[in-house]
Amino acid sequence: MLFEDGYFVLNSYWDNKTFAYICDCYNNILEDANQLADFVKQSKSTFSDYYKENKSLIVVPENNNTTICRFEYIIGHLPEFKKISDNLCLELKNLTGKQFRLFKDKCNIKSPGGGAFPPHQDAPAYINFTPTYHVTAAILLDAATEENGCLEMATNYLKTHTNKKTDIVTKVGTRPIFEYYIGGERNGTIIDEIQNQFSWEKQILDANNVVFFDSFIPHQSKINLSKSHRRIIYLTFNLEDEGDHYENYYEKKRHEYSNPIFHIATPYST
Ligand SMILES: O=C(O)CCC(=O)C(=O)O
Repeated sequence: MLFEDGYFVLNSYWDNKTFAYICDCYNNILEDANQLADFVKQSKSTFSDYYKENKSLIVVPENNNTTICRFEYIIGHLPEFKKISDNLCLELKNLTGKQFRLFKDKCNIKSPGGGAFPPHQDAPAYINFTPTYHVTAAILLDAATEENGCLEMATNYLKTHTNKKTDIVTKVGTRPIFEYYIGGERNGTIIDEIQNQFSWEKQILDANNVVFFDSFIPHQSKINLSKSHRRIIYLTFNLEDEGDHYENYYEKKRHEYSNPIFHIATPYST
């Protein structure tokens, strides 16, 4: 079975030059993201209205404050970043024997005091699109610690026996989707009764580690209690033979930015 434990980690992944290049790309895109956010605020419009009219980056402010906690559509905005994505796609082929292609891409910026992601699976966010199975590569731009809200993976999820799940048939086998809250503040969060049954393994990692995890492993991360940002770029891939959905995904997201399916267990505002 692919990803027996749902995830794996590769240490010191990029050479120094490539890692510096990735950080430069991050800085350039963040500048554009800040400009976009300023423009939306000054025009007294909403992000939701802006995206309906503009095929742009998607910039997500955190809850009701002005801090940006995420930007998306990285390769759409900066096509040269595709070489990074292609490299990870090749790595995934070597690791799994399967050919993948990019489905979506984003960067989460967990600022001091911000950014808890309650326990969730990513699969519910993708079930409205054709591909059945996804793998995400997390590129750590900063070290992840317990203090700054590292990722935590539910490593025993395939052994959790409960009637509060639906088995989904994917291209690579059957996987569970656990019952989760729908709508409201806890949208996408796995119900308490189930999340308490998982063993949560903290991913204490260095900058320049890459973590691959599939769309079914439950994961979470806590608030950032440190004084620095914790930044991770996430590139999500679907199986190549399940089609190319990148532009279609973002077109739908721009037109339905407030739709809860695009905000599974995420701190955000419109
Ligand atoms: O960046 C994190 O800490 C968690 C991110 C996450 O789970 C998500 O974006 O779905």
